[in-house]
Amino acid sequence: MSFELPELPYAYDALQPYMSAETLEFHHDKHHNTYVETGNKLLVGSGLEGNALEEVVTGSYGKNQPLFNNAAQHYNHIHFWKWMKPGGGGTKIPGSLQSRIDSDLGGFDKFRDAFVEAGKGQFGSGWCWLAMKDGKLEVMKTPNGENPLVHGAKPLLGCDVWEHSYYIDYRNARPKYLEAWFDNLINWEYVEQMFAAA
Ligand code: MN3
Repeated sequence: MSFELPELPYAYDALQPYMSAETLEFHHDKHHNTYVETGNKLLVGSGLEGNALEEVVTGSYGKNQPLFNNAAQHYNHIHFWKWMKPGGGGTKIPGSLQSRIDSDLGGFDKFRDAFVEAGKGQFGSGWCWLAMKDGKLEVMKTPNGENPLVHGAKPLLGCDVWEHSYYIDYRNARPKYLEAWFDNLINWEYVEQMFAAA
């Protein structure tokens, strides 16, 4: 199985003004596409061809760093596009996820603060996450392409804090990007789907 670049699930300008068409054109068509093309070259002869993407991610971690970087970023971005939608965000979380956020993370406001702080506190490129680990919700941050899969957890929501995700729209203001992203772009229905499957 080779990696394939998925279509964006909305128009390039659908997330404006919080994320511009220009950002999505570069981020999806250039950055994500490069992970796909480089990943496909590195997959050849790796011993991991024919595996599901998640298995390529966990199987290459700590063993084949170049393949891991590209496979993990491919996995992260497939979900990142779906973790956003036009008219997203808000404080209403569907289904049973809300009550788990209340019991595991102390409620919506505390969770939002922890998630934004994780994104702010990730030094350099990386991601911040809501993940399920050992049956409990957890907020995490990871460097570069790393994700919760390689830490024994299932990602439910992730925000890309590489500069390529926000520099066109927010310049160096990562906190502003994180807050705008959380409050206006999150596709909670997709988060709930991943929660139900975790
Ligand atoms: Mn990215």
